[in-house]
Amino acid sequence: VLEAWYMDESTEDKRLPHKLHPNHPVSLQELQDVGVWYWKLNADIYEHDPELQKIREEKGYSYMDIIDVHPDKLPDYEDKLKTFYEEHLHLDDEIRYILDGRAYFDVRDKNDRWIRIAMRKGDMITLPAGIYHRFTMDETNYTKAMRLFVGEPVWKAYNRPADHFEIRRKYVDSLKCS
Ligand code: KMT
Ligand code: NI
Repeated sequence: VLEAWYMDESTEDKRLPHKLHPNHPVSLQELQDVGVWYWKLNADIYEHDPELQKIREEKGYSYMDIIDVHPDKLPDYEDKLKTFYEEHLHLDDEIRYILDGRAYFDVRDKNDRWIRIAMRKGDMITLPAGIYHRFTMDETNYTKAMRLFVGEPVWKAYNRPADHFEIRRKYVDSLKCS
């Protein structure tokens, strides 16, 4: 299954795991508590995967594209990676399915601590609208990801602080009842 953990405070290379010593793992349940959902799929058959189709239909993920995060394949690679690692939120859910390689998604927990989610081939997650998060490559420096979206995609990111948005308030409220 998916591996996730609380991060240390070190400002060293963001591509390193940044685990605490001893490690403080984060369970799928704890991820669900902050609104993060996870599926494990067979990425070898993503082009004709009935399981993926089912999720897309049920969730209304009508849009999809594939992004190759690699210096030779992604225009403005360095700039993009810098923006991805700025703490931000979106007004819509961020849905990512790792088709190859690896990457880290970091999300804030209820107490504003960073949780690092190690994504590998076959891992699919949704980050809820309004959650503060960021993205980085790991030491392997390669990932290929499917981006899904409900309707016409809006990739606009709002860097923290972005607490005035209605969706942010709704998200923060949703944490109180769980
Ligand atoms: C985001 O908004 O954080 C991203 O799109 C991350 C990169 S997706 C491979
Ligand atoms: Ni994002």
